[in-house]
Amino acid sequence: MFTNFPLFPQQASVQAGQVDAIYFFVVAITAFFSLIIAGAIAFFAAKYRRRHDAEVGVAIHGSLILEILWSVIPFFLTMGMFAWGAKVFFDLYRPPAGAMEIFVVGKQWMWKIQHMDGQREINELHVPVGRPVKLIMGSEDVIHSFYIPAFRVKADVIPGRYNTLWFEATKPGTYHLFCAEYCGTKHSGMTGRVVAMDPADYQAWLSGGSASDSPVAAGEKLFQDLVCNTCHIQGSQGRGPVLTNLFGNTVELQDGGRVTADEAYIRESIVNPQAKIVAGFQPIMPTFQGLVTEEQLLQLIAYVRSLSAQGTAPSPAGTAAPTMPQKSDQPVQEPRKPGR
Ligand code: HEC
Ligand SMILES: [Cu+2]
Repeated sequence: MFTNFPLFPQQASVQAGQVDAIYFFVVAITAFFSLIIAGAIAFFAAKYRRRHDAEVGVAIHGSLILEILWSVIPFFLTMGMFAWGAKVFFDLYRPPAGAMEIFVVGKQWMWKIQHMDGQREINELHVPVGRPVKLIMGSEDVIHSFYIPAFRVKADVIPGRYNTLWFEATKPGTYHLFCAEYCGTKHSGMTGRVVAMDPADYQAWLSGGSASDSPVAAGEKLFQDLVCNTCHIQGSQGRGPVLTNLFGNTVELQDGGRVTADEAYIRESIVNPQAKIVAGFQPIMPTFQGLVTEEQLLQLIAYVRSLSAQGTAPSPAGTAAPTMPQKSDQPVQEPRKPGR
């Protein structure tokens, strides 16, 4: 309809229709009541205007029926908006299980993206249509916000923690990608494009180009380069805890607390090891704050995740065999050591 002057971005994800539906519903209700109220004001002002100086108004005694109606009807309308909005909100913020994962790092002033196969891109994100995609996002410096208008999704990207965003593209095409949080002088230039492709084209794109190490392989290499492996020895208890099957499990802490080993916990264990000490261990792990970039942290996390049965990320669309390095000498399924 408005192809030359689009008032609205096109709908290109499963979320887009849901978000627009509630948006238009709220706009329609608001417009309807605004018109009724404005119209009534004008109509009554004319109808009951004072006609001569001596005119005295007639006392009225209110109407219970009217008052109940104009309280109860708006009550149900607004509660309807609330319930519907909450449903859409939860759907937007809960990625479905089995979504394809992609790492995103925001940095003044660019978006760095790494696929689980190792493909890297800057200010471009290639995704397959018809498959839920979950972005795991961190920031190298300040708060950014990852925004794809055509998908109706937006989420802050915050230094020091991970945030996720998910969508499922429905139409192949190229869409705008914006940073939606003022992040410095070149904020307005922090844009890019999202390319949604048919799964076959996406597979071809993945296998072409210059794939670097997968995040897991890069993380494994870092694990050796940063000599993590001198304390965290594979399969046997060293000076540090065994990291096999850590991800997704509960860790008992020195202070008697418990914590689930998720991305945020592993990140904290690396940049601020003293924050939570694992029960039975000495606080001897040095901090790696400043020694590893946000991207390298994501790679280390990907590696630690790959050591756990629960942590293995699902393979991208169409790939039959997992592309992550599978080590046969690792007791991946072995339960964590008791007494931790
Ligand atoms: C000097 C030995 C040492 C080095 C080097 C070391 N760690 Fe640790 N690490 C420890 C100790 C001891 C603990 C347990 C005490 C604690 O929580 O701080 C630990 C805890 C951890 C934990 C939490 C484990 C759990 O079971 O909850 C993770 C994850 C971790 N280290 C990752 C790393 C990574 C990644 C590196 C390299 C970048 C590294 N460590 C380097 C000694 C070390
Ligand atoms: Cu930004």
